[in-house]
Amino acid sequence: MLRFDVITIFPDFFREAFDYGITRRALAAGLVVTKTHNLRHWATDKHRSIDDRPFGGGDGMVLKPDPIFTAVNDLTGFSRRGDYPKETRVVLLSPQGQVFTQSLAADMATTASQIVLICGRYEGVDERVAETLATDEISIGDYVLSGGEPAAVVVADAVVRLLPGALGSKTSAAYESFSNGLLDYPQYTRPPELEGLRVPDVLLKGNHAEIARWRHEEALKKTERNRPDLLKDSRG
Ligand code: 9WO
Repeated sequence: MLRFDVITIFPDFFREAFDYGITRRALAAGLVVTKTHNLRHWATDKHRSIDDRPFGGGDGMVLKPDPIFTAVNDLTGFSRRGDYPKETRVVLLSPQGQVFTQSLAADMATTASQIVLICGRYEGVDERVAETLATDEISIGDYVLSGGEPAAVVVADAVVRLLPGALGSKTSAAYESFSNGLLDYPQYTRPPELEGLRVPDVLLKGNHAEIARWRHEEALKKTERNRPDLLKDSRG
């Protein structure tokens, strides 16, 4: 059983996201539980503030570290990255993180029993969270969002579908994008002709060896066109 604890100032953002699709089925199957927590619950001053002005000056506000440290301590029992049991991950979602990959998702799905997802907001998060509290600082890609929440949904979805017993885990390893270093081959279904657009003949003929060769070639072409970086990576 994997437990996700999400720390956010917008808990409502997650209600529907976790109530659909794979996370709903995994919840029903008892593979996962997701709990969202309002960061403001751990604010201590009389205004329940969770942000403050940056030391050194600059525009905007920064999320204060103390409510986040207290939240993680309440949820895990610890507040130093060296102290958690190895099955606990504390993840800060931020544009400054390591890029999230399928292999990181697979590592989390096979080793974690608790994943705390910390969603930043405003112009940043006090660096002591990334430095000392979090086990991982993760970016889902090279773009800036208005907060970590959409990225937390992405990470949870990618991990949950790999849990043994979740739909998706059966078809995973050998067949999907990225596990062989290539994008998926093109797929077609009926009708065989649509407004003059025909399904490739090789797929209609049913020669399985030819189909396998065609799919591999098409996967290579598509990867060359859309993601040449993946081919460079696999050549080292
Ligand atoms: C906003 C901003 C505005 C003016 C000047 C500097 C600024 N920096 C930021 C900023 O980085 N805000 C972040 C918003 C603070 C941390 C949470 N936020 C966030 C997470 N945006 N994008 C992500 C994210 C997370 C994971 N993967 C990709 C993006």
